[in-house]
Amino acid sequence: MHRLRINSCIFTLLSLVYVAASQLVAGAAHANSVIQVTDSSGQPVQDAVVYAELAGSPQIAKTATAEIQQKDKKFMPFVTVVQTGTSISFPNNDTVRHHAYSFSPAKPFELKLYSGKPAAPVIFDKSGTVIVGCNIHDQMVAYIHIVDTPYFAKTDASGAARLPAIPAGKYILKTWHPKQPASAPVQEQNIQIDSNGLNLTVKLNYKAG
Ligand SMILES: [Cu+2]
Repeated sequence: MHRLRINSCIFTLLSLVYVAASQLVAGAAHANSVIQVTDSSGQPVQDAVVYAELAGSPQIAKTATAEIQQKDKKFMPFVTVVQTGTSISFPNNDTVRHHAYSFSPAKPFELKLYSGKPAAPVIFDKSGTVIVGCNIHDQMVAYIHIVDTPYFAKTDASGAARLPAIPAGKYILKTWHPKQPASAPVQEQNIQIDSNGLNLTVKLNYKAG
């Protein structure tokens, strides 16, 4: 009776070790993907948003949070990419008051004149692009691109976007930039992710510099 219990204990332990080890191996097998973005003239593009969507199955975040601060009469960062469902807070770190708002259909909102931290963050529950302005300072602008996938990144100064490890499969790779003409659709292409990740260059069909 006693020995049986010990044996089953050891068995449970061994299977736990096995599961942990196989997860480690599976994790290691997926490499990150690096997408290089250039504009139509071949120049590397900063602040482009790159994301891989699973066709036909939007993935929504339930607890993700992000922050866009106001500092030196600027929204920072200038471009933010979040997964649909993310709550964004807009702390004002200036001594002057700001009045952040958007008329964008994906999320019209208004945070009336405030300093410090506004009471509640704004939940971005629909994919699309939201342009944020300040009612007091016309030059203040920020872009939020909301995507139905957890696999997204923003390009750095060298035009490189480093996507997190993506499970193998077929995806639609989309690339968006604030300079994209509003009437133009987001550029997209079909991709296949395998265990080596993906290294790819995307050329935008407009000038972004
Ligand atoms: Cu302002």
